Amino acid sequence: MTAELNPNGILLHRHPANPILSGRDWPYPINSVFNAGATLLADGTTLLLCRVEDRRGLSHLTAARSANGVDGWKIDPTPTLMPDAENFPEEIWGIEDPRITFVPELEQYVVTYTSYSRGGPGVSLALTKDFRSFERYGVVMPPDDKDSALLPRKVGGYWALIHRPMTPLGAHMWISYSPDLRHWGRHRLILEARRGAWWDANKIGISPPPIETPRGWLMLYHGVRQTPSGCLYRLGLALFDLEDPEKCLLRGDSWIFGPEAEYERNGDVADVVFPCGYTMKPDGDTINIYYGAADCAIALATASVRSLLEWLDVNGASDRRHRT
Ligand code: BMA
Repeated sequence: MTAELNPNGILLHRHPANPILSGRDWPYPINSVFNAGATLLADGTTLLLCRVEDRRGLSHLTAARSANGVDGWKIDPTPTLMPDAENFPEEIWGIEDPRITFVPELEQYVVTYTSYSRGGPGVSLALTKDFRSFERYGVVMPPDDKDSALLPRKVGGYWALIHRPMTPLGAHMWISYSPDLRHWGRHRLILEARRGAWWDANKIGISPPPIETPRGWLMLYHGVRQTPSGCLYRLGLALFDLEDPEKCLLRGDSWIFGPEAEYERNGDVADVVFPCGYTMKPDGDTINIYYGAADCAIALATASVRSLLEWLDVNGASDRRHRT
């Protein structure tokens, strides 16, 4: 480990203003706000597409914009994207956990989100240019599936979506391909939850969309540990080949970020850190990671992509799927 870059082994640095957004900031009555997708707009504004849970328990998405990504948030006065159960019955129990990918080829943002249907959570997809009007493509992965993010460009001629179907053998990360963002196939398992006592045993899922680096797609993923007092959500790191994102180059054994602060440990769901978005700073290395804290607030941590990769070089090994 490079001591000067990473003296305490801390990779993600909590912002002193945390939590940066909570239900108290909302312009209309809600229960809570958490798990926000994030992107930079063309003028440099940070846009968060926040999961807002209303007082029925159902979620919708509302945009918040800020010039510096930390404060001065301008929150849409009414919900930005409401579930539309009449036309999209899979949204009957709400829409949750958006991930945003700007796709240069389409000159649009692609939002993938969880649609909570009577049959369980599925993955839905919508396109937008401005986060004011959206074109819904409906369900792209049927239940039970969630934790999805699109890669920003085609790989081998196809769009590629990371997602997390539930299978009898566990909740692992998969990739699927599409020629048109509507029809999906060639489903492949890319990263397995470990088993037994591991921090990422049984259930993992992508957190923010993959971060493109010259060395590969850097993926922050969450692992869920079941404990007698509930689930414990933490984050780990893995790196995948740029041209073959099914190939895991490195995976860390240890988690790198977990619930510690009061607002992460206490809330509607205790001990949850759950990022759904990041933005890149002008230096091309520092990222702002926006994460839901205890299903009650949105918090911010910064990290250096270079340090994350260096950590993986020291602490990661090639795919350990078959060794745990
Ligand atoms: C996961 C997701 C997240 C949530 C987390 C903790 O399964 O549904 O939206 O933050 O559980 O409750």
